[in-house]
Amino acid sequence: MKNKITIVLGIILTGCGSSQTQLIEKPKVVSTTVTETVYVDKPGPVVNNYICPANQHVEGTRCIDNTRSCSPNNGSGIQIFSNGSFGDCTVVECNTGFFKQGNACVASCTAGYALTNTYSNNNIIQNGDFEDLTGIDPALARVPNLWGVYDKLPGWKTYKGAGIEPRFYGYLGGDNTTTFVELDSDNESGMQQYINTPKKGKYKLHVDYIPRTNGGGDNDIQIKIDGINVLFLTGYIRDFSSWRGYEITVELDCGIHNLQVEALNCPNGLGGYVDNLALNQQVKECKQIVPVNNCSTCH
Ligand SMILES: [Ca+2]
Ligand SMILES: [Ca+2]
Ligand SMILES: [Ca+2]
Repeated sequence: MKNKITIVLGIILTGCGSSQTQLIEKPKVVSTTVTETVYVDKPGPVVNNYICPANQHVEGTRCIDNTRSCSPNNGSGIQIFSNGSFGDCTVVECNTGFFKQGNACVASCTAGYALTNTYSNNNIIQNGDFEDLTGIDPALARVPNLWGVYDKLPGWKTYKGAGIEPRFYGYLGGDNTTTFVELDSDNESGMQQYINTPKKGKYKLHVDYIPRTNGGGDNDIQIKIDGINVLFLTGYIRDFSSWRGYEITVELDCGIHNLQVEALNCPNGLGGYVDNLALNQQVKECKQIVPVNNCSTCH
């Protein structure tokens, strides 16, 4: 085990020279005795040696989502599990012709409120947090220090390289969930998803990113929409305690778009980690008008 860790560090320190052909993750699945340093942050509840992500809770011996959908008037919403039960229905999105105001969908803003630009809470990207591991062997899913490389995950398909590598570690990603992905899996890989934008307009693209190694250029990630580079992520300081979120605004036509995320520049089995990909539409919402001080209360 020590030898393995030594090799890992050797590759990191020598960057992307000739040693890069020594892929250190050749085994798709390794025993739990082969470890890398585990950075435990806030582990979720443990069920039969599985660690539920923090966005799930234990019911019996299963991990159950802490959120579920509900149907407020003229919109859609979610309920969140807390203190043993699901809470009230919170509005996420309003139907066409209605606007969110507080926790309701209204046809027009009431007195004291005005239509204001904001971003919908509805993430157009499916499984952008990689917590849906349907299709992955339960013996591997969310078990720290085990990993596999997959052609597809729910919402995602590989379009170049060996595949998508979900990672767990029992360590929480930027959004306090347990799963994130590496795209320098066994080599530099790319995953893609076709997303459907409901309207032409502005969208906020978000991603959490962390470099895995100390090698310059070793952790690069490129995000593309319809083949156009929209966000490049790079870093070379291995620090699992400092996930960073990145956001850009993109303007998209209504309809189907190809979202691609890929590793590049240094194929050695170690690369940047990504989590929490989200694309949220700019929408109008009824926001409370901040009263202008007319000095009626000035002294
Ligand atoms: Ca996640
Ligand atoms: Ca890898
Ligand atoms: Ca790399």
